[in-house]
Amino acid sequence: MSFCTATYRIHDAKADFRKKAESIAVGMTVGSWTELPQIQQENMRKHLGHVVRIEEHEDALYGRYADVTIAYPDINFSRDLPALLITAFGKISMDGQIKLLDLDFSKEFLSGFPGPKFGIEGIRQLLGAPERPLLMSIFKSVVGYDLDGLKQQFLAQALGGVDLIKDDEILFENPLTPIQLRAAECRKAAEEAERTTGKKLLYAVNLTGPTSQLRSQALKAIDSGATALLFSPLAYGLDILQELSSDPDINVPIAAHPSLAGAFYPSVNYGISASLLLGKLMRTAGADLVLFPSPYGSVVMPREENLAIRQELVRTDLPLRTSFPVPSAGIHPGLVPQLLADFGSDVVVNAGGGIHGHPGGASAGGYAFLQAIEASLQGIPLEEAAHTNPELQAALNTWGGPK
Ligand code: 1AE
Repeated sequence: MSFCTATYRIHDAKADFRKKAESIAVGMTVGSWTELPQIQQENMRKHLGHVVRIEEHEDALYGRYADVTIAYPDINFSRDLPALLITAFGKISMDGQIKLLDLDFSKEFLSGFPGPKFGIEGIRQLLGAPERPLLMSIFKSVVGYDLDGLKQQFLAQALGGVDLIKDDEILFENPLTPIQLRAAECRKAAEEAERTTGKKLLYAVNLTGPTSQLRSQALKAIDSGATALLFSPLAYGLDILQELSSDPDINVPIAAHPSLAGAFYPSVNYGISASLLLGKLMRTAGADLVLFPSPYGSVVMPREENLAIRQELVRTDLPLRTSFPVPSAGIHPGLVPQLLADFGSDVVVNAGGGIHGHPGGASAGGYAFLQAIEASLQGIPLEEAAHTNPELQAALNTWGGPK
């Protein structure tokens, strides 16, 4: 028999954790066991969940808790993430202090998921950048702009030599810059910039609107020149990401935005761990790039959680392409050495304010990042590199140097 397992952290000052674990294993599978007549027990046995492990802990900071692993028979659920999530953490997510730490998919279950269509390797091929860290710029101040305003902003970012530009996630379908026109105008601007910089550029257009229209919006955007898509899977549902990413006609990389993630992962006692939510689940649902708050910027996440997300995105023991980690929020050039030390080269350095807020403008913001990346790769301290790189010097003066 084949099982998916779920590991939970359950906080409770007095509970009998074994009893609790067994009630979950039975309650979320066959409902009731001891009351079933013998004959029915035999029929139901293949559907019964079971407790794999219970590790009890008591510590001064977190009190009394147990890490509990339960196996759920694959036969109980269809091959989609909602079915597994509802089984493993539907009703019980509301039953006391319980956090879903991890899910381990059976080989059989995972075989239903193609995963990222491009992944790290595919994106590197599209950009002709086989090894180095990538640089992404985020459109800022997009609401209320017309197409020309947006195009000017796009061009300024693109000329700074970035590899990717993404829409801000709060740029929805709107009459001033509808997705098709935006994709077409920015495509022209990208080609103009590519002629100057000699670098390929991907533009991730924000895919929004009613769920029933997402596919047609995506196809329209791609037809008009979008070379990537930005999508917020936690607002729409991971299964929608899975549908989009496995659609053969949606043949561009998808970047997953972490909007709403703060409602799930930060609590020690409740929710879903960051590494599962923003790592394993995003990758399984097919995100080629995954954004999440870094440990160092304006919205922070503990470093060990960040590295655990990274690990889920890049681990090579799964039959899925890897996804690019994109630690984000408040990133500026002074943070680049730390970012590369923690994430290595398979990372997208991503900045909005850290590019647009450069005193020399957005293009200078892009140069400053490229200079910081180059210096970090060569092991040159940024302060030293700044002597010969005025854009980097201006960035360090503005935001400060390495922490
Ligand atoms: C964690 C998501 C970060 C994001 O979407 C965003 O727009 C960041 O902007 P900056 O770099 O903080 O200005």
